[in-house]
Amino acid sequence: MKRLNNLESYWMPFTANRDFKKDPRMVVAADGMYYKSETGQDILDSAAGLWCVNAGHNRPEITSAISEQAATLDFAPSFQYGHPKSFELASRVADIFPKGLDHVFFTNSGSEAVDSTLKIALAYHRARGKGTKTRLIGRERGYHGVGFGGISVGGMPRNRQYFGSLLTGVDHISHTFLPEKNRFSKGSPEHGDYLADTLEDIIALHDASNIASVIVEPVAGSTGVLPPPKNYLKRLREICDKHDILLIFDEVITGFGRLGKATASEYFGVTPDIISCAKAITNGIIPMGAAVVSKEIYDTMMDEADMPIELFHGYTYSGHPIASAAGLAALDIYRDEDLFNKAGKTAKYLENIVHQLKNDKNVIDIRNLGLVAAIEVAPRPGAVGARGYEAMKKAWHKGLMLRVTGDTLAFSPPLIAENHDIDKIFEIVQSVLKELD
Ligand code: PXG
Repeated sequence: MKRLNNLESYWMPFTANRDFKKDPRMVVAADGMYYKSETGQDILDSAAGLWCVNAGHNRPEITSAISEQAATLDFAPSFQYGHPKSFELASRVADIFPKGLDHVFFTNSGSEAVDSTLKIALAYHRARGKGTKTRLIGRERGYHGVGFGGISVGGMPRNRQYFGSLLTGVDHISHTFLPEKNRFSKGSPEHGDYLADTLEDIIALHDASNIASVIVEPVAGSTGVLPPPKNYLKRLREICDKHDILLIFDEVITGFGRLGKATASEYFGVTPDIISCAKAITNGIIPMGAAVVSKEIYDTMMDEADMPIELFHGYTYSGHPIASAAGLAALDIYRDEDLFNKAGKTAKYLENIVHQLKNDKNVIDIRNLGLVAAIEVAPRPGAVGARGYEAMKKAWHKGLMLRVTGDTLAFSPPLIAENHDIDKIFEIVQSVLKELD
């Protein structure tokens, strides 16, 4: 007979399975800023889980909302039936999202939210009689989840190279990573707004009459934390307006306070036509995502659709009652504790502390914006990513949960982080850097 729980059966996502199973990093509990490991060690969470636990772990307001909801209405069919909490959550999200983005389509993840935005963009143009507008544009180094839509518009080579021909009719504008010019920038870098014009090149090639939408992360996260160059997003918005192309911001990591505002759109003063979000919408406690669309898109779909069901798209668990209850409780906490503003203040402290590591061993760049920061270490010759991976493992043994992408160490602590938590994160990081050869 097989041993139960021999770690073999579970195929872990985006994980070096064989290496993990030799020396597992297993967490068994969490509270506030900390996880507890299987061996009883406190592990400081510098990543809000995976960029989602913005109000910190184990919030009783959310756990009790979930258990009450589960005991009252466990599930409601999402097609052709409704329950009040998903409507209430949609209104609450619309209320804090930018003016004009006021209709919410629920999904269960960021990947589904992204794919929903792309499908809505296509359906919208078709509904308004512009059915030739079908090409989808993403950006190099973009991450938009792992659905076929998301990896097609995404620009991370490894997420694409194993998976066939992907969607057709997709192009990519240039990424905005200019290390030679922008190294050690604080906040948005000075150089690179002109890279928005690479969109004009694609439009010249295909003609705007064939292009549906452009999707970008306002701050690229998974690709190593790339804040947008100053004025870049405004330029993208202007080009999209000029050519009747929808602009989609993927705010799966920036939504719900990460930059000190409810959305990155608000932070940058640039309003897209659609926002995808997920993660912190429920504080990460239950999977949920959303595509939040403009009134113009929603009204067009309602007015022009020639079918009773205006959009043939949806998920069994769209607006799940328990996720909706968790979302409402999470939004209450964000509001009552003024967490977005708190994050904005802590962001300044974080900026100051993280840039103090500038001269540490192997550090070749530091970037930050809002409550997000990254330290890039030089790749070891012939072994790109090895130093980053080792940093993650060493940090764990020193009591720190650290996210790495390649050789970039990324920081996105819960918004409840106090200055002393930030100090502790970077004390540990500094000691890890010292040990990295
Ligand atoms: N869009 C963006 C911008 C994301 O960052 C997704 C979509 C996909 O969301 P789901 O819920 O389907 O995973 C993401 C996810 C990291 C990291 O550390 C980032 C994500 C996921 C896991 C790790 O960079 N982002």
